[in-house]
Amino acid sequence: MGVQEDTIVALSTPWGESGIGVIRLSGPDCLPLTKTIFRRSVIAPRHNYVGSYQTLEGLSLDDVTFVYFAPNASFTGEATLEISCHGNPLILRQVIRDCIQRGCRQANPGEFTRRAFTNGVLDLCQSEAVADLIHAKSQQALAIARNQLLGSLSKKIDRWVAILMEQIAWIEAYLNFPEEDLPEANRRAYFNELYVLSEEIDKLVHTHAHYQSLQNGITTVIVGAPNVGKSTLLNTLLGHNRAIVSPMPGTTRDFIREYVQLESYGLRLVDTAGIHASCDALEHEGIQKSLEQLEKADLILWVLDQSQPMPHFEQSFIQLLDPSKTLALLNKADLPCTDIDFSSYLRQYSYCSISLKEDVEAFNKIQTFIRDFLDQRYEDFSQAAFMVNERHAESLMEAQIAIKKAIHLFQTQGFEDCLAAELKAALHAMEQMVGRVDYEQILDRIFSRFCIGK
Ligand SMILES: Nc1nc2c(ncn2[C@@H]2O[C@H](COP(=O)(O)OP(=O)(O)OP(=O)(O)O)[C@@H](O)[C@H]2O)c(=O)[nH]1
Ligand SMILES: [Mg+2]
Repeated sequence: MGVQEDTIVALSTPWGESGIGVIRLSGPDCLPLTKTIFRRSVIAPRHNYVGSYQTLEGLSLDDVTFVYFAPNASFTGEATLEISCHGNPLILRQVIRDCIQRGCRQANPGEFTRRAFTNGVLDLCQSEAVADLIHAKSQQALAIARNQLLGSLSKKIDRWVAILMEQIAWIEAYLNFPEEDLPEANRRAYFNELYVLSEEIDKLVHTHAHYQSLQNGITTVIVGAPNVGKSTLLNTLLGHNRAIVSPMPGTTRDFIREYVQLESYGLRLVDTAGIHASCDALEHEGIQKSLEQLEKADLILWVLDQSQPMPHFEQSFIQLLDPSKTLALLNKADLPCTDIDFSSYLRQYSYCSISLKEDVEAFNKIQTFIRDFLDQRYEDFSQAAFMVNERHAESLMEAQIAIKKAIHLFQTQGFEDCLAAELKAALHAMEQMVGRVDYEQILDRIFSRFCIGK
């Protein structure tokens, strides 16, 4: 638990004019600095003071409020000072410059949280949750980040670490002390435990894809034949005319990407070129690119023109329209319908009929349609205590490979050295995930639980 030598300073709120701007300092100089800057001989921790910020040159910069946090009772685990100034960048810059003149160092990105980790206040998963909490693009992601900050994911991993340690302890005991009169291992139970663990890891890794879309925004691709109203849909969702809309088929050639917040979901919208059999090389390229986008989509908005006969789509296109992530919009409801029975054609899909051009309620209808669909998809996850990010998923998959090998070894050879080595590899991967690696604990367990070789 390395205590930092230097005191860091940074603006904790965004740059720009605002009601207040909060400057945070962390490190051993916080208490003496608070006393000299605010000319007070005694500072009580966690007390909100009103004071005048005095520069090194004796200039009164701003009337502020400030709170001092004592070591071990702060976010970073070190002495911390939070100064709330008037939110003018000129004032904020001068305060930071003055702190630097007094010996502080400008903090690096994430350094406050890093110190919280170094000082043992947060583990790695919790540290990441701080960033997730700040950047979450949906209510669900926010709830999950909060849970993670409270340590729920870390607790789950800790439980798994404990199971693995226990198992390693048993194996080592059998291998190292065969002459001891150890109770006969319940091999079946042992195997089941590993098996259940492996299944649970799979479930957690599986949350990764959802985590990404909830955290970064749901990649939503608008597709369909030319001229059906795809760009009109993009503009409707955005609330302004971003894409060119025209009665000419083939208007959109390249993608148009935009971000929109739809209630609690962030959507990364992609408008694409109309899909059809084309002879035009440029259009053909556009269509190829549309298909590539479809493969990466979390959500597909498939627009159809109900006033026109059903166009012929290549099977390769239809195959990409996975019903579990596709919503069909039957557009141009204001025009006379063709006699095609779209409902039988779209049997597998969720769909709704709409007029993007004439219906003033179009935006609300689509919003509800999309929200209900996403609510259903993320239902299980909205209550979820945890989801894992890329780094967690990698560690978990590493652990999973080792556990699967261990299961195989156990089935074929029973207790032996290699089995322990695989479980140690799994343990190492999990501990990396929460940022702790400590084999001493395994040894402690062996000797305390089995009282061997005393
Ligand atoms: N009558 C009617 N016309 C519509 C409706 N929605 C869109 N349109 C019109 O259909 C034409 C094509 O609309 P776009 O949004 O450009 O269609 P697109 O699918 O992006 O077309 P491409 O980019 O060429 O593939 C425009 O003239 C729109 O005004 C609708 O609900 N009713
Ligand atoms: Mg278009």
